[in-house]
Amino acid sequence: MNDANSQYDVVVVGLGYIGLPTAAVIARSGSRVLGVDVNAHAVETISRGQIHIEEADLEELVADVVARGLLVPSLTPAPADIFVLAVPTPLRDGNVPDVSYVMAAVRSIAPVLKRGDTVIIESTSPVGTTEQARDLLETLRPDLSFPHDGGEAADVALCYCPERVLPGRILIELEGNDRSIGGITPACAEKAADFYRRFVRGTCSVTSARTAEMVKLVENSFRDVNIAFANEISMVCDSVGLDVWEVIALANRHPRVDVLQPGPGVGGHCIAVDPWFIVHSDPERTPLIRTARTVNDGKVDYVVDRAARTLGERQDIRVACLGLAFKANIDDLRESPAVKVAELLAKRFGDRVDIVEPHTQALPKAIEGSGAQLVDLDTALGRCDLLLLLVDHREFHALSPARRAGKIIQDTRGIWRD
Ligand code: SAJ
Repeated sequence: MNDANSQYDVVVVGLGYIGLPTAAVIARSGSRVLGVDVNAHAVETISRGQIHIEEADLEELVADVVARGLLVPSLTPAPADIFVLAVPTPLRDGNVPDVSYVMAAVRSIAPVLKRGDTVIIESTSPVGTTEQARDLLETLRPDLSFPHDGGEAADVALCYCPERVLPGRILIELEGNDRSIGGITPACAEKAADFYRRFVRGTCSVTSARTAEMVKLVENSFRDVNIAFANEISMVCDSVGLDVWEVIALANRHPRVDVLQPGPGVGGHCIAVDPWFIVHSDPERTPLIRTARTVNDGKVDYVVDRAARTLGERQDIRVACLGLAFKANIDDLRESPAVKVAELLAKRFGDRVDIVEPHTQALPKAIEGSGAQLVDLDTALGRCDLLLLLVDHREFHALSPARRAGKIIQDTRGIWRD
């Protein structure tokens, strides 16, 4: 630590799905952490030792580090040695990456920065964002020096270190996964690596900030392209009357084949979004990544069309949309294909649509007022003939063949193959 007067060792800006677990894990490693968020509800909830999101084992950890005074939530930053920025980078209309939250976070910490500090961006960002943050800091703090590729030693180190944790396993993966640690200069990267090695057991590889920015985008685009392949195959298998799950399971017996699983589309705030960051940076040379996005988004319409055909042919029946989350056993509805399917069906079929989502108390705004109802599983089973399985939550896995007997099944996740 380079400033004995700082009350905190680390400031984490953004207490969402990544920032809050990150702040809590850093605090558990013994650092004094100030967690900053503009959301007063989040700050207030965390200050009571509770959490505003759902993630395995997180509530206990947050309660513990808050009670021990190691994690303090706040609406505003304070001086520290390390600043970790974990705010969203959404897409604007036209699939254009929006780094305004990152730049707002940079602005918010600028007044408290001092010589010897390290600023680390974790938010998924287009290549060049860390340098953009550096340029902004140079205008805001002309009294401090900031790093340039091949330049002199700087007062403040600037780095890009993406997270790669899987929702549902965040606490395990935050410590266990390898990290790519990109610095604007090698000295910056080494400083950040020393910090991460305090709580990461995985390998911390150092590189340039631009490389680390690209690595993150490549990881999620790789997955999107591979899921698109599975989704495309699933539609072909439907049209030729084959069981795609059996086809993939058998293909995966090949020692060098590993096809992913089809579903109702791809959701979440990462895989459905990040590929556009690469496309945006070079639209001419990214037909494959763009097409994969189109295939995965198109799978939603395919699932809707199939259910709508059944509901059109059988005017007397109702549909139960099972699940809204973007994947199994989480409460996160962001970019969820299941929400899109339910919304499109609700718009067309209104009160013939029941929705079951054990992880939410209220329907998303887009579905409210359509006539569709959020009900429990028993109610839906009692009155729906079409079961449209959208999310492989454990509650739906547990539904016995006897309880599904006599229903029309449209299982987009392949969990009921008995
Ligand atoms: N999905 C499929 N078929 C599959 C795998 C996933 O349809 O075989 C769907 C899921 O149902 C979901 C979506 O893809 O709708 C994304 O789920 P996911 O489990 O693949 O990934 P995320 O979004 O939960 O987390 C990803 C991870 N990235 C990679 O696996 C490359 C995670 O490691 C990242 O940290 C995270 O994005 C992120 O924050 O960027």
